[in-house]
Amino acid sequence: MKDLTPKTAFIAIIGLPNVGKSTLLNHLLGEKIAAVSKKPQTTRTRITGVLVRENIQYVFLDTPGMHRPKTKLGEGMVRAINSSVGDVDVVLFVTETKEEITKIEREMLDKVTKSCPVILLINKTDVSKKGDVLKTIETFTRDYEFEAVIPISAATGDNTEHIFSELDPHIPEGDWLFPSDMLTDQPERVIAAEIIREKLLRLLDDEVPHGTAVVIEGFRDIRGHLLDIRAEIFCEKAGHKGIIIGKNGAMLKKIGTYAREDMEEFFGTKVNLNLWVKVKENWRDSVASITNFGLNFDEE
Ligand SMILES: Nc1nc2c(ncn2[C@@H]2O[C@H](COP(=O)(O)OP(=O)(O)OP(=O)(O)O)[C@@H](O)[C@H]2O)c(=O)[nH]1
Ligand SMILES: [Mg+2]
Repeated sequence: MKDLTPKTAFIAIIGLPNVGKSTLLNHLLGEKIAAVSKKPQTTRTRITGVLVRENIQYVFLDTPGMHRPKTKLGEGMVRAINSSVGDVDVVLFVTETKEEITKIEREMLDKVTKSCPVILLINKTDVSKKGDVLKTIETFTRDYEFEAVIPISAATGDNTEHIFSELDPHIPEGDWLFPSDMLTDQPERVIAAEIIREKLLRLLDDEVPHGTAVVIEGFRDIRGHLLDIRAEIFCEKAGHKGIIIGKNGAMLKKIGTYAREDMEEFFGTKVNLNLWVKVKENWRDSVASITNFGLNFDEE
């Protein structure tokens, strides 16, 4: 007989930058809510993704990649990771094939393996050798105990169904905390801003997009037929502004077109997108700017 008792759990997805945490979240939800790029530190805040399967409501927390912070923004990102793992039922620890566990991974594993069940996910198996995956499993399980170790590909979805069979025994009974059709607690404006930031990360060279923040200044729903969105892209240097705008505005146009396409798909309506570029020097080290940009995750 089917189990009808409502169950729910908070599940943190943690790991080094770029290992595929957000790709995994999007894949598990079947919807793209988190920005993904090949540059590390794409995710800046905790992103909640809610999924219902039969009697279980899974609340996944995607987190920024673990790193040693160099700016106030980085410090906030690390706090967002720590506050996410503080009170969850299960941790999904994501890594890639590798020969050694890094120091930062060890620090996190020392902590989380003591506080809750941890499932190790070895991601990107579509591009790694089987022997290397096995060696990675050996390396991790030599020093730590996991509830399960699952090699997966978040990109192709290979073996990801297995995550649920390992998760489910750890999900406690409890009333669902969110409406059954809720996908995320991210407001629409935040999703719109993240879509734009993802395009900046994908289209521009390293130094420029890491110093950008996107603020949605206007978000108007016109009779359910059109979303009129006005966004400001802040960058750290006048030179960066030029790069973002590009020759004759070509780069900004490209960013706008790609972002609009994604927004139309996500919101299911036509979108009119206006982008403006502004300079705000060293904002990543200014608490006031970080707060203004909606990146204030200070939970202490
Ligand atoms: N080949 C392959 N690439 C993957 C897989 N999962 C993620 N990627 C790629 O890895 C890069 C990083 O993915 P993200 O999901 O942004 O990684 P993340 O861990 O969220 O990164 P941060 O937010 O920076 O911590 C992107 O280019 C993804 O397309 C996978 O299973 N296979
Ligand atoms: Mg991410």
